Amino acid sequence: MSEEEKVFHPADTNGDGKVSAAEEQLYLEFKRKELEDADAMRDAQRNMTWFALGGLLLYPFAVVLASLAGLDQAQDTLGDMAPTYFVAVAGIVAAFFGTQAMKGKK
Ligand SMILES: [Ca+2]
Repeated sequence: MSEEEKVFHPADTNGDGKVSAAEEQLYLEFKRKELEDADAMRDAQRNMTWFALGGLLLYPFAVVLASLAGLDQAQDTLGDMAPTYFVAVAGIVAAFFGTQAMKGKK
């Protein structure tokens, strides 16, 4: 057995030192799923960030609408929530761009 064959290959699931056709197929399928999952996760994170930012931009309009509709209670609640809400959204956006920047450096 040569040095090269002794090296563990991730596709060699039964550890016999050889990658059979079935093992290769399984390995490729697994890799493909992994890439699809990563892709779906990126999309979900991006959508969530846009949704959070959208909420941030629409927040003042919600206050104005509540005011125009005469919903004093809603207006007060929105006003009280604002500091917490803005910090939370800023946190989501910062986390998203922070991880993107870290991934980009690798
Ligand atoms: Ca094998």
